[in-house]
Amino acid sequence: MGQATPEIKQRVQELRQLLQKASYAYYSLDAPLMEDAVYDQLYRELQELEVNYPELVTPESPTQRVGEKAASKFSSVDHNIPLYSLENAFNLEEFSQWQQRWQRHLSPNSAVDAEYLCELKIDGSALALTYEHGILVRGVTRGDGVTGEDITQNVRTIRSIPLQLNFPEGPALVEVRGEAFLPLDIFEQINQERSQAGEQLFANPRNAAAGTLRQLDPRIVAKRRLDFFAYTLHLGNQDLDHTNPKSQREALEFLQKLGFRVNPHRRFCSSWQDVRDYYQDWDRERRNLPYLTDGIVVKLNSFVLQEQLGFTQKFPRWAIALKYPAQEAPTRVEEITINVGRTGALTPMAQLQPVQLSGTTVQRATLHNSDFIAQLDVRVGDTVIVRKAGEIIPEVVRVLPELRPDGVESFQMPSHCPVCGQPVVRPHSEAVTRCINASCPAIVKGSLTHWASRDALDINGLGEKIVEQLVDKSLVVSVGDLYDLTVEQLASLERMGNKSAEKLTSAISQSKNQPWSRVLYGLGIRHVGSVNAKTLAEQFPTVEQLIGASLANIESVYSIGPEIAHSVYSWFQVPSNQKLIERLGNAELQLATKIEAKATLKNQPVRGKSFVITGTLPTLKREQAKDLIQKAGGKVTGSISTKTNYLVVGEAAGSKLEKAQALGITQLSEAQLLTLLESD
Ligand code: 0OX
Repeated sequence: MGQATPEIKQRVQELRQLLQKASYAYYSLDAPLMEDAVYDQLYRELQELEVNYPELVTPESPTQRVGEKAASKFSSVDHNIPLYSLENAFNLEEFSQWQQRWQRHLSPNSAVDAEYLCELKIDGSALALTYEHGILVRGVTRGDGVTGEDITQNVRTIRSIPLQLNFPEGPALVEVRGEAFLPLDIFEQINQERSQAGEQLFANPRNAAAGTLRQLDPRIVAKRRLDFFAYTLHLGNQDLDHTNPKSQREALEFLQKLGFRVNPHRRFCSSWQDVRDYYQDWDRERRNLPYLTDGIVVKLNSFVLQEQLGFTQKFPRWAIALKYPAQEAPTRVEEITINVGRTGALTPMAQLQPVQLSGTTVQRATLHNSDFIAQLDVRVGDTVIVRKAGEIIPEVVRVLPELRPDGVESFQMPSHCPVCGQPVVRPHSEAVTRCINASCPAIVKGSLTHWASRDALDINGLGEKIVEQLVDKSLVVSVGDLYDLTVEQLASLERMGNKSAEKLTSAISQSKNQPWSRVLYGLGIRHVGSVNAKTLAEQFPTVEQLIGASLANIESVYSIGPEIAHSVYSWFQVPSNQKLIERLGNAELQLATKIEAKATLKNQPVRGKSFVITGTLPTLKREQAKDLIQKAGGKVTGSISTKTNYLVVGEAAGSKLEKAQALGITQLSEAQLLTLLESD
């Protein structure tokens, strides 16, 4: 195919404009311009021209929504303006208190007339979209409100998000915020597919939307058909242009003109009563919507008032979410099953006759522990009321005793672990019943999944299904075993080809570079979440220091309370845990905070050399020796292999010395080591 003629260029332009217009009419205005078949034909024509004349492809072309390449991870981006969350009011009384509060804040002595713009509160994931000269350049998740993740590739796949604004000649910089969400029918469909594939179900559409947005492969995101409602607009030239919106009502209209989908059910309200009516109308009506809303958002309409009120640390003072009470429904308990978690805790779960709650099908509810069951007196066969509030897993609120069939027996926690069959224990001071068999498959599986999780060692591809097989086939009985797995062993698992097996071994190997704080978190010590793990790793930069620390030492760390300290201290006293640490050290995981090598290439006398240290050195602590070697460019490993260049020998050296002798590896005393490190 030769050069594109002016006619072809023009046709490509025309097709793009037409398709963009049609897409806008369909997704944002809900008023289709053409039959689907016509759209498809025009789309194919454009696609063909772009294949034949690749030089004509532009990123904002409607054919360019789905990227071909999966990302390896998302980068963090600081928001120019923080993404605030909303204060909640749970009833009209609290709403009225908020109203009095902002009025007092503005004008302590006189009443201010209020004009509100009410919106439905969409239960999804907030996104910030940046457009430069009318072209979508970035899409970022809310994250913690200050920093989010750059998920532009995924955002581009959402059809109701324009790749190009309707006024390319408009403002040079536009930031739009809104809510990405999964329509209920698509949510149900995804869960059905996951259930058939034996995958874990998403708890609700919000989790499913958030999980989808964080998918590394944009092709999967595109298949999930996320949707988006825009609600905030920031213009780069805010004060310059007299045509800029001056109220939330105008901003929403402007957003729609720009090409966004804006929720059509917004209402302008000029009194408290109007807001109440809107709230009550939608409490009923929302059940007929194809997406989830868990309340309404009430915003002061005037931007002048919004600016005067400003923000608290967390929230805008000019907006509030007025939530609907959690939905409840009756259903029957068909069975009570026991789930064994990674800490060995036995959690009873009520298996329910499926029931619709807040737009999702509920089939299970947690019964927490035996005290909870006893308190409610829940029995198999009972009719119970279940409740679902926002993100919380459904729970059983109460039993309807009048509907209890005859002869049903009260529930007893099992005396033995349903997974490994060993006796369970329940300490007097605790409500939890536990399996304490460290090799219980349920505990091992849970520990492995936790080890591989995003905030721990972040091992991509080591999901629950793989973990299950690894444990069931006895290929892995502790996290240490992961580092001995071969490609052949992994390739022997179901649904695992050679390529995936190679990928997984490389991901496991990569995890050796994860910092000490993540390793500590990954160990799954009770009460040590990722934040506590970071604090502990800062205070105890090496595992030896943590093992050697007294209970009082650990407890003296700011923000580490007695319960956490006790848990950490006891964990490191257990011989099998100490063995695990040794094993992880041998596998070259980071058990110390890496000190940045400050040395330059020139003075790295042992660059690339591999060292092993054995026995007690006369003056240096092992970690100090390790630091010195690393600063000089060397590497310290836990065990002797043919790749070892030097063995540093101290007093009471163990079997490593014999092995090194057998392999003819050079031995060094501490003094010789120091001389070597200083040579240049
Ligand atoms: C929603 C929603 C969320 C603007 C500044 C703070 C809150 N989930 O539907 N947030 C906002 O507004 C932001 N509006 C909404 N409709």
